[in-house]
Amino acid sequence: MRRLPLIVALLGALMAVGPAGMAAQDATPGASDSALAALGYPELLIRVDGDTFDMPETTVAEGRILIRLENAGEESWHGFLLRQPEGVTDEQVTSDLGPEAEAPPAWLFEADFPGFPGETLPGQTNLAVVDLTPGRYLVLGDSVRPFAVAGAGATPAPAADVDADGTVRLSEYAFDFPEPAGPGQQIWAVANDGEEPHELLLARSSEPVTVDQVLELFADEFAGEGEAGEATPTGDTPPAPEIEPVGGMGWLSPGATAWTEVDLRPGTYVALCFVFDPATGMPHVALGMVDVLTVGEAAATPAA
Ligand SMILES: [Cu+2]
Repeated sequence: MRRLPLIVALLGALMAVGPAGMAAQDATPGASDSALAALGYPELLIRVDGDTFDMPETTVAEGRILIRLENAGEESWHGFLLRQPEGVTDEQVTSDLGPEAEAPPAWLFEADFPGFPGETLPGQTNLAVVDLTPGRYLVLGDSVRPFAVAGAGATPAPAADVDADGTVRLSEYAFDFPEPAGPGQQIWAVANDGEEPHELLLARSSEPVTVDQVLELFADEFAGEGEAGEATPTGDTPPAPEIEPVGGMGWLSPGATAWTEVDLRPGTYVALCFVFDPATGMPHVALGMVDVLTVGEAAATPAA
């Protein structure tokens, strides 16, 4: 299978922050008690293991679906979903996203991004409810996997809004979280109010951090952009907080809304966006798209 070096490099940046002790979360939102799964949307199961996909369905009907991402591999998995733009051939996809590609192709940013389960640790499951229109879609991770969305033959009735516990708003280059953020399993709507695609990579921090501290963690990585795989932790700084991905929402088009389920414990969470800027190839996190969310015992105020 083809690999996506750029995306792998970005994931490498994250793993450099929290490489050790990928302890499992208390619960997996994909479990049978999921309120999001209980809404009963048709389900698309995607089981990933490194660069291998196991996807029983190759065609789904248009409309609102639940994507269930199971990570059966041994490394954290970070991918996204896009609708292949008209006029872009499979050959282009292969060459533009393959191992020889040095920069993301321009057409990538013209695609529709309906949302996708956020970064998923080994053994974990994450969910996203997204709206799909007919066409050919590509799941992008360490490799590319296409599937088709078939028209229903008649215009489907608009789906009723999912009853979310809170809404996260994405823009250039910021996150706006539900306030106050409380603990527990909850459905979040994620809405892109911006003019570029964005994502929500949510991670739990082992200790309280500030936005500046998070940016500092990534500074070396961005300084060495282009040779990200060679970055090494600096030796003379205090140990970095461990940051453990807990899901979120993959790339989401401007104006789009999708839903995910998160299971939060009291403590500090970090939000990051790794969508890259087409002009520079730099991920939005390097442009300051980082935020810190404090989850209280019952209800809390996000950190300034
Ligand atoms: Cu962004």
